[in-house]
Amino acid sequence: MRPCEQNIHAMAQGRSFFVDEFRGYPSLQSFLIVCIFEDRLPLNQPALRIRSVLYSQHFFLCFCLIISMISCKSETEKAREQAIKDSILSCHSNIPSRFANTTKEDSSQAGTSKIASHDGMVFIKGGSYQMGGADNEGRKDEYPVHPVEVKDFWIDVNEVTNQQFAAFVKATGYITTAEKAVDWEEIKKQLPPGTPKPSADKLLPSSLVFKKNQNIDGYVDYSQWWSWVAGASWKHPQGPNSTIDGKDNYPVVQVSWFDAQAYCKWAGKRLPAEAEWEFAARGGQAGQKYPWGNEEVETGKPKANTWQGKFPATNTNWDKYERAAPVRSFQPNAFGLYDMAGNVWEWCNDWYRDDYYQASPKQFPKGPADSYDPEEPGMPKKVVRGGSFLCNASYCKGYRVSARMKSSPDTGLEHTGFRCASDN
Ligand SMILES: [Ca+2]
Repeated sequence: MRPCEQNIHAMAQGRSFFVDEFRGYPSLQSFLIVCIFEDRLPLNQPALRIRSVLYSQHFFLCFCLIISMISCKSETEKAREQAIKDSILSCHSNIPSRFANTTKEDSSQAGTSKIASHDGMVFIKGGSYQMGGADNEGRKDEYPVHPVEVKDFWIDVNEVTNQQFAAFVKATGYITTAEKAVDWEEIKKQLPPGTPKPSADKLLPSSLVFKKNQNIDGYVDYSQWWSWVAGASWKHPQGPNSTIDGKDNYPVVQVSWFDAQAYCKWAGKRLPAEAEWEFAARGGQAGQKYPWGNEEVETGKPKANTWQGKFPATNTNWDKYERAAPVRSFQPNAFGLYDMAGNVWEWCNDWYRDDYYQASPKQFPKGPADSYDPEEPGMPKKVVRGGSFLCNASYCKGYRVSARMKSSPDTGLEHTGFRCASDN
């Protein structure tokens, strides 16, 4: 029995897999499995249900199980189908089988690299620093604090903008992960023989969009404030009726790690290593909590685009931005870098492991050879950094300079973008 099937069986029997804390970047797969197993697990124990879901390992099997269950609809199932359509995910995740052969396809369509330009970049002189949580507010994966050395490198002053990404798409004809339909021929290779093909509308290109919710039941079930929206993409961040017209200077979002990597390659650059990203974000200040120092985010003047109020119900917009803000809307850090806290999460090149800091090399760490997230074992994830406009002290202080988050490389979200780096 494959790992995913083991989980499926366990969940079907009502057995639980506990995660004591899970906040921030859940996955599409997880959300869908919630829907599938809603009736098979104790309905009066939503947390238990979600915790089981968090241990799912295989999106495609789950996705197609959903589809096959929908095919024999009861009234309850019809309602659930609508719920699937209306709602979905939280921060990120692996949708590996959803898009066929993603790495090869995306790199091949990225076009030829051009000579790197340092326009819009800052030179970062290499050096040593203490990487990891300098306070006691971090998750386990931020510890232990450990010495790290990075080489000289360059990094973009701001997050890659819609205008910049549009130039890349125009030059290469690149199609992002979220713009691709599900490839059934690829998916079914990973499913039990005889799994029925889902209806066409379930395979439409889609992505994850934030929705406010005034009435949530705790912070574990992220499906309460994320929706799976057909037609959502970098050109339509909130869905087909939204637009980026007039938002040239906003960070591009709804881009997968593959999309980010393809852009950087086209620009003659690369994604930053996680160690480089944190070194740059700290701006040369040792032991500080934020890119600007230790002043709390809502003290004094607005310093970053985060969430003020009660997440995800009310946003006071004290910092003037309910969703993404134009890049460079707040003061840069000491290295001249903008939005290293808040606005949108930023993809790093590294695979994510929760225990990487226990074994990280001191010199020039580039991340682990493989990925392991105990919250979703078996789902390979890349590191994202910096927090977003959805980060709030009550939910997730992702804008802390050492805060780590992770998502599967084919996931796109409304609050996730990137910036590039280069060696020379
Ligand atoms: Ca804000």
